[in-house]
Amino acid sequence: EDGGDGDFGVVLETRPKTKRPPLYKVMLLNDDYTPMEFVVHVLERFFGLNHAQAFEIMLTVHKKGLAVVGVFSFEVAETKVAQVMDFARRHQHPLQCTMEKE
Ligand code: NFA
Repeated sequence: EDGGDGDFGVVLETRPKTKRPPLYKVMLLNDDYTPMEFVVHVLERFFGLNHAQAFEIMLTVHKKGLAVVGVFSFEVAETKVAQVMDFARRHQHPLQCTMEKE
């Protein structure tokens, strides 16, 4: 306020801000060399899927070329991608894992 008659006050809030942080899809990509059992193991180990869910998603990646394996905050998604990429590299498999803003 300026103390005069006109209202010069800055509007600090209109409605309550409820903006949620963005979410990121983590995806696995198909390739011709990574063994199916290795992909199933990755899905169980890093994404907490049971064997049936892991097998189903592995088959989707194999048939469609890629699949979303989970949706996470930026930090969690980044960690999952790094863990999968490192695990695949250590086992000398070309499996690729990427993330994309939802
Ligand atoms: N296409 C791979 C194979 O036939 C299996 C695979 C599935 C690889 C999902 C990567 C991701 N051995």
